[in-house]
This record gives sequence, C-alpha cells and structure tokens, in this order.
Amino acid sequence: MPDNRIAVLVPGKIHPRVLERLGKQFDVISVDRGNGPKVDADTAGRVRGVAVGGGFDAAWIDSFPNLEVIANFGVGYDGIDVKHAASKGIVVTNTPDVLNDEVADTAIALLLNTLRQFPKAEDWLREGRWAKEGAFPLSRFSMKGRRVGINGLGRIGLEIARRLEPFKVRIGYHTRSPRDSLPYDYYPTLKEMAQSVDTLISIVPKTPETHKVINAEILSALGPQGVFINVGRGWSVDDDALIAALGNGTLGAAGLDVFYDEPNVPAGYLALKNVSLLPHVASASMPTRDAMADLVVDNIIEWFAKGQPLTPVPETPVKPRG
Ligand code: A2R
Repeated sequence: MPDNRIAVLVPGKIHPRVLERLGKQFDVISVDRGNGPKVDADTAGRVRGVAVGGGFDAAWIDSFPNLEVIANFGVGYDGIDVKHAASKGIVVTNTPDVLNDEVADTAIALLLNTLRQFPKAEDWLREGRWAKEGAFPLSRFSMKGRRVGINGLGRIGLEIARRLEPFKVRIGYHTRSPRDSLPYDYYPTLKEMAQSVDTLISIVPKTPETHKVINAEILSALGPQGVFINVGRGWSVDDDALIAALGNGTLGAAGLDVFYDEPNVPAGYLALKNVSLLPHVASASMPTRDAMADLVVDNIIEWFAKGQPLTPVPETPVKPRG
C-alpha cells in the first residue's frame, strides 16, 4: 500500500531518535550518502523535507524538486548550502541553544585538561607508574591568574564566559560587533586580543571570514605561556602553524575538540605531548543529543503543521507555506 504521508529524506547516519520520532508521522526515506543523490524520480518528487547530520550540498538540494525544509542536526550548518537553499525558497533549520551548556562544559573541561594534564595523570595511575615511580610530574600550567580571550561570544561563547567567572580569571572576547552590558573586555581584532591574553578559546562558526584565523601571528602573540582551546571548527585553525608553535615552544599548549578534516587528525598533533585531543565530543552526551534530535524533528513537524519552524537559520527567512 502506498504511504501517503509526507516524505522526509534522511541521507546517511543520524541519531536514532530522529528516525524513531519522524517514523511516527512521516514516510521516512533513508538513503546512503556515499555516491551522491541517487533516488528514483518518483521518490525524489515526493520528498518535501530532509533531516540531516552530515551536510547537504547544491547537488543534493537540486535532486528534490519539491523540497521545502532541511533540518540540520547541529548548531553549525556549514555543511548545508544555505545560499542555494535560500535561492530556491527552502528553509534551513539548525539546533541552537539546546547544546550550549554541554559545549561550554566541555570547553572548560578541555581547558583544565590542557593546563593540568589530567588525562595523562590518569594514564600514569592506570599504568602503575604512581606506585613504581612516584607522584605524577607537576603541571607546568595552572588556571590561576589566567587572562582568557574568547573568539566568538555567541550563545555558546557566553556560556563559556559565565563558567569562567568563578575561576577568577580575567575575561575578554572578540566578535565583529561588541555585545552591550557585559562585564568582559572587548577587542575589535583577534590580534589585539591575542596580544592581551594568555588563553584563547575559539567558538566561531565556519564561514569564509573565519578560515585559518588562528595563524602563526596569533599563536606567537599568545606566547610560550599561552594556551589555545578550540571547540568551534577546525576550519578556523592553521594546523601547520599550530603544530610548529607547539613543537618549538612558541605556544605553551593546546586543547582541540574539532579538526579541519574530521575524522582525520594530522599526525603532527599525535606526536606532541602538549596538546590534549578529543574526537569532537563537545555536545556528545545522551541528554544533549536527545534534545538536538527532538529539535530536528520538531522543526520538521512545525513546518508542515504551521509553516513556521522553531529555529530557522537567518540566511533562509521563513515565508509562510502557500
Ligand atoms: O561577529 P559577531 O558579532 O556576529 O559575533 C559572532 C561571532 N563571529 C565572529 N567573530 C569574529 N569574527 C568573525 N568573522 C565572526 N563570525 C561570527 O561568533 C558570535 O558572537 C559568534 C557565533 O555565535 P552564534 O551564532 O550564537 O553561534 P553558537 O551557537 O555560539 O555556535 C558557534 C559555533 C557553531 O557555528 C558551530 O560551528 C560550533 O560553534 O559548534
């Protein structure tokens, strides 16, 4: 019997809760994304919504003539060709806010791990070295007295700043426009901020303007006591410059949760002792991923029920469905 419900395409893998909840209301069409959009014309014509976690480019968008909404799993929607979607009147949604706390918690944890080397200290214990060799070596760095600059003070950046307050560190930020009535130092350029702080946390989106902005000049301004933390996008970092700066002592240490070409991590990082590495887990707890999954599904439900999704991205302003 044909399924007369609205067809929603799911290319590649996605959180199981998305599939489970979508399946209750929609005709879910799961397809492999490996070889590009290969769907028969009849099915392609029926697809009106997409739920996706791994990008949706112009070729995919053009393959579905009746597409109305693309719901992205994640706050960063750089994998979706939003300009192209906007030009065709397709609404794109993302999952802001529900992951702010988790990502901000991870940023603080990664900063502490980088400064105090807790993962290495645990390895020391597990490997029996505490009993055999004695105390784990003192960490070179501490959170005490740090001057922290946050590159990007949006939804997540602000939560990071709030979490830093009880550490009694000095807090500053760089964005293109200052945020009113916040007790933090504003720096109009990233360079000025890097010259004034010893700890840089990056939480900016992937855009043409943020490409490799963390470069040799910024790292050298942070200096040998300097620490760099990235929980935004690997796109913002010049990896060669960071690996060189960590290797030759221009920069003290780094903590990275995101990489330029995930899941490929440059071998240069793996060879360094003064970098703490995580496999893009900032939002990866069950409660937070469930909340993100719910927001993906609720955006699609709201679009088809009311013509108004919950969290459209600014590039695709919502026109009520005809
Ligand atoms: O520049 P502003 O005033 O629009 O501030 C935004 C800042 N930002 C930048 N700062 C400096 N140079 C740029 N070229 C630049 N572009 C954007 O980044 C704002 O303070 C912040 C982004 O904040 P939200 O849009 O609220 O994003 P949210 O939810 O904090 O997530 C940030 C990113 C995602 O796009 C994913 O890539 C990653 O975190 O998970």
